[in-house]
Amino acid sequence: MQVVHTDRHRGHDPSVETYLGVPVPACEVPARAEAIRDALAADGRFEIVPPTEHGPDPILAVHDAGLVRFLEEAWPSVERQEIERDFLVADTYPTRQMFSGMSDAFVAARPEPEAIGGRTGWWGLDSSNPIRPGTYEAARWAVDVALTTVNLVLGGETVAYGLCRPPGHHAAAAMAGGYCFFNNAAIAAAAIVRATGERVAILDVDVHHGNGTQQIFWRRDDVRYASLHADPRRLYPFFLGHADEVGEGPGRGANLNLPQPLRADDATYLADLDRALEWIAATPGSIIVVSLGFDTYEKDPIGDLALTTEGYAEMGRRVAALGRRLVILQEGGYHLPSLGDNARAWLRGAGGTIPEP
Ligand code: Q9C
Ligand code: ZN
Repeated sequence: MQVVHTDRHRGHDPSVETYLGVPVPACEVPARAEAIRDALAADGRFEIVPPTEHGPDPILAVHDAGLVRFLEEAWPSVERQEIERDFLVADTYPTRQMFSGMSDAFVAARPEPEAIGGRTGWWGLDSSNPIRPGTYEAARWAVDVALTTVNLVLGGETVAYGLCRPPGHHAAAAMAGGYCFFNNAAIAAAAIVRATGERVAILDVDVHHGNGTQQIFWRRDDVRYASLHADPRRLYPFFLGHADEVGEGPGRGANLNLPQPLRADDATYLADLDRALEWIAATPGSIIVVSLGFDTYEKDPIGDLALTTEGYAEMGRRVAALGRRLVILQEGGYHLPSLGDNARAWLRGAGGTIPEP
């Protein structure tokens, strides 16, 4: 199986994030991607290939141009400030009650702030998204990793894996958040629709609901979104991910959320995975984009499910057994000592026919 990877993610290297305001060590760090790459490189069944550049157009097909501009300008504008800082995080957000009673048209006409503090909140969901000097470049390369993985599958591979970092599924059309800047999986799915004219399904197995992916395709029926995740009543992103969110307009029925109970084990989770796979199989299309997270792992520091390495192998097998081609893209997963084993288990499960080298 080909693995698309580049070390250009390393410039996004946060050291701290906050947990309810308390500084804690950052979870989404360069060592994550390096652990997965090292484990796959050592395995012998995987071939690591570099991404090719795809330019901004596929990003602009999904994201607001203002978000792209903000992320490009954020660090340079920090450098023009008086204050010395290691990273940029917002502390003021335009939360919905600020606009209570005001018309949609009036709210939509509010101008983007000019101050960097206002801009960072304007384009952001939460404070766990530190922007570093190399963040924009890293986020652009993560998109190129995803699009190169798409190219491999469009070029005839049945399955390919993109080791995206930073991850993407919390990023909405006009919003970064949850360690995500550009929505790699959404950009990939939209590119597949454009290239093939077929419908595409996104299967999201990160422990967090992919609020960004859901938002981007909420009113579209050409990209279906199915997500298994910790119930948002307990876990980030809190405000979306409930079972009654099914899409609207042409997208009604094209969104499936399967919230999981606390400490859900392999058996509980795999039963709902089968439901998601049946739902995907009911619609035409030959390619699935997988948003793959290992923060469902029993020892993950920020997840609250209890999957095992053997569960990941079975998950990979069941997803591949659907018989569709797979564009597998990395999202979260923060237990560094197990990331390599878990990625290898999932991908070997999915690539079951890959012979030993
Ligand atoms: N310090 C992904 O897994 N909140 N994102 C964490 C703990 C944000 C997770 C707070 C979690 C985002 C891609
Ligand atoms: Zn996650």
